[in-house]
Amino acid sequence: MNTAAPQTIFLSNYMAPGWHVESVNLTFKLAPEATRVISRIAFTPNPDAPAQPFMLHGEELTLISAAIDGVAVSPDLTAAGLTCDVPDGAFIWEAEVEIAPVKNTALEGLYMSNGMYCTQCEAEGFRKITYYPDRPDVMGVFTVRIESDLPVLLSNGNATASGAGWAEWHDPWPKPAYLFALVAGDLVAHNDSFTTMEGRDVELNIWVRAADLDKCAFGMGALKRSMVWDEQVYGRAYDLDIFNIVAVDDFNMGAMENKGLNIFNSSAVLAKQSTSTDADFQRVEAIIAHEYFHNWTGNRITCRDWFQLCLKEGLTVFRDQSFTGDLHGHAVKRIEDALVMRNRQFQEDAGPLAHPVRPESFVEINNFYTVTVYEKGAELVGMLKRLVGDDGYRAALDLYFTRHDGQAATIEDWLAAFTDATDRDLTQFKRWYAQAGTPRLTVTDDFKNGTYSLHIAQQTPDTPGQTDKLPLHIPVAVGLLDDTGAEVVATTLLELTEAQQTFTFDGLASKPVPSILRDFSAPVIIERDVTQAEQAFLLTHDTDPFNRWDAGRSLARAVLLDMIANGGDLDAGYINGLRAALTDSTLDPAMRALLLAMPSEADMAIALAGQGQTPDPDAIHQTRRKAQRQLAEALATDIPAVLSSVRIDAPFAPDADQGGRRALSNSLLSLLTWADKGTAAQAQFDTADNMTQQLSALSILLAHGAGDAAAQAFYDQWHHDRLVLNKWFGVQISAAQPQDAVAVATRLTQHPDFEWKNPNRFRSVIGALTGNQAGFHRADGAGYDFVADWLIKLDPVNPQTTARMVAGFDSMRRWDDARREKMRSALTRIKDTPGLSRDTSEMVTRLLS
Ligand code: 0A1
Ligand code: ZN
Repeated sequence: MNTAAPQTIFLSNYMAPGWHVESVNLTFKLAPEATRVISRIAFTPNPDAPAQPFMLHGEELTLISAAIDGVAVSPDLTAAGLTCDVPDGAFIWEAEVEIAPVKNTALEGLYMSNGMYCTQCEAEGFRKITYYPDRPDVMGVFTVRIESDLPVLLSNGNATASGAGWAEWHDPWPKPAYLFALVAGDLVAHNDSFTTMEGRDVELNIWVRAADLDKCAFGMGALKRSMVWDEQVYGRAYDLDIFNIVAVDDFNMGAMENKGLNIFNSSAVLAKQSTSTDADFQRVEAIIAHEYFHNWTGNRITCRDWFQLCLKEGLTVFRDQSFTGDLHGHAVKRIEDALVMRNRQFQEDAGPLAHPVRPESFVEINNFYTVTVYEKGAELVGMLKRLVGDDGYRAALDLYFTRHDGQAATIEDWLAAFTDATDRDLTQFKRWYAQAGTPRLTVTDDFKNGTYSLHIAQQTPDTPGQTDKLPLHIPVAVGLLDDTGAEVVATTLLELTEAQQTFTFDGLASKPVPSILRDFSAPVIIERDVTQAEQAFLLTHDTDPFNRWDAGRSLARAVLLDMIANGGDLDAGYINGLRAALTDSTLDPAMRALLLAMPSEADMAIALAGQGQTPDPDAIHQTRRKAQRQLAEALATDIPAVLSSVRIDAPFAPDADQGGRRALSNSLLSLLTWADKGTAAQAQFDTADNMTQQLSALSILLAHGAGDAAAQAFYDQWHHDRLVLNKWFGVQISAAQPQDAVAVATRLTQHPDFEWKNPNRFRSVIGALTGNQAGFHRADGAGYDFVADWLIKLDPVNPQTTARMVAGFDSMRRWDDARREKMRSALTRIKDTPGLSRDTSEMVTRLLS
């Protein structure tokens, strides 16, 4: 639990640190209840900093002794750390503290997971290990000695010496404390090697428990692909002789980029055919790449302060997205990324938790590891790249790396590299970092004497603490088609900078059909009166794959909303458009699967709210089911031929081609189940040789009320595997009918395997319920109460995961008065819980404001 009094930190109050750290020596004498940490830190005064008292951060530490230049001192201890009188010049600080890793259930600092020691120091966890200036702009060279009887002892950098019961590590690269890591455990390695383009031989290891050794090969391949890609695309090579990855079962997030010693949630690194879905393989590859890419964007160049978090996260997400696109195809990846933006980031940006990509204040920084900082931050990098072009982008990045290597940088530094390398004025673009909210672009058009005009107006809505937004610099990619579907104007980048602007295209024979915001060129909402006929036309003809998909999506949404408002049956035009796409063998199966997927229930609720209406979660659920049933009937005769055309005859491979085929056949299996009541799904469940097909069959059977036997069989087969068991918990709740979801979740929390202190397991039940829209938003409020009860229980154990999950309430304003009041009272109950953590308290306060 956090004991320090809540305090708001402001970007505008940044002050340079009073002292630099030259070197840090740490000795760990590991013991579960009483680990001793002995530190020796060489400080030198920072001549460029304003005068300030000497202060070290420290939380939940027992100070045993402290000395300056060998003379014992008695510092003043506070809830946040200590202060002490220090000499004028350089000095050596020495201290010994005691901590209890086995009692650390918050999983921040040094903690234990299944008998192994591990650490998580970002953002401010190092202060739970020893007294230190725990801020990212203090970078030191670390030497670490670990004493323990456990066989594998790891820290950052290169291994320098070891003996029975001890090991020493030295990291030559200066780093902030948040990149420190230590692991001690009974582990085995999947080992490999890599020679960098600079000729450095690097030892690669993925450390796991012995039982997981057969789940490492895919991750190792992903690591090597990432190393090659960063050399080829960014010219960046690895810089140590060893790169270690460790899989940990208890972890709050996906993974962590500690220098030379990445620590992973086991769900984000372990993968094999029988236990992992195609989505799991893709996630593992992306997260391994993400953490590896941080070695340059985050570690070699870090952040001056936590307000600059998007400097490393937005850029690194952009890099991992480009990597996945290069390896597996950009069109499908762009659609997936746009779905995350629209379903999650736009939602965050429109609600009580909205904040700029670079926030200006926070109470608990852990609450700002958000889809806005990460994914919208990545969109800003993508827009910069579009504006300066591929060569300009590479020149700007080269300049950024040479100029700031070894430094803790800011967004100002980042933008200056672009301006200096490309001569582009980015003053207006910078507003994207400061203004929260999703811009709305209202588009109208006209055609006169061969000239087509697009009139675009932009407006960004008010968000908490921000009104009167200024116009942004927005890259809008546009193409024009004639009425045969031929492209008369190829993709052109319009730069919108004014509140209202007109763009003209001359010399056209007839009024064209515009294809706007191609490739999702900016994270904005387009508002334009488009007929369903025009959407159907673009669904058939658009040459931009993103807009082709988006036209189908908009059409589906319009059709479904029409059914909600007016009843009636699924529109024949829509069915015909889908049939054309489904049977178009020139279309990649993955793309066909995406086209076939109807907008999610959340998507429809957001759309209704965007039109100023109050969505009804039950009506949305029922209508979507009815639409699927009617689609299944309409396509029944087309499905068998498509299914056989995408059958896989080769051995299993977790690649894009097979993944696309499996995705399409699973969508079709789901449609077939309306008529056959589960015969085909049960057959797939019984014979599947991979988790994608086994789990989707189970999910389909459960959604059709025919999954009890399969769920039991799945448990019997997989109860020994923690990661697969998470899926078993989750799918029963996600696939439950609205009226059953809370009961299913309640029953599962009573299951002996519900280890609620494990974040993955907790999320697989409580998170699955908040993700089942109609189940969570049950009219009687039982969903809200159930989730609130569990969050209240988890908070004293793990504030960080509690605070992240309470964000599931952020759609509150969207619903009817009765639901909103019930949500409000559940949140109030959480807020009024005595001793609530700083993390959760900040989140509920923002949600209720
Ligand atoms: N930097 C990591 C994410 C991360 C952030 C915070 C954590 O604990 C509070 C853990 C991991 C990344 O971007 O992958
Ligand atoms: Zn990251």
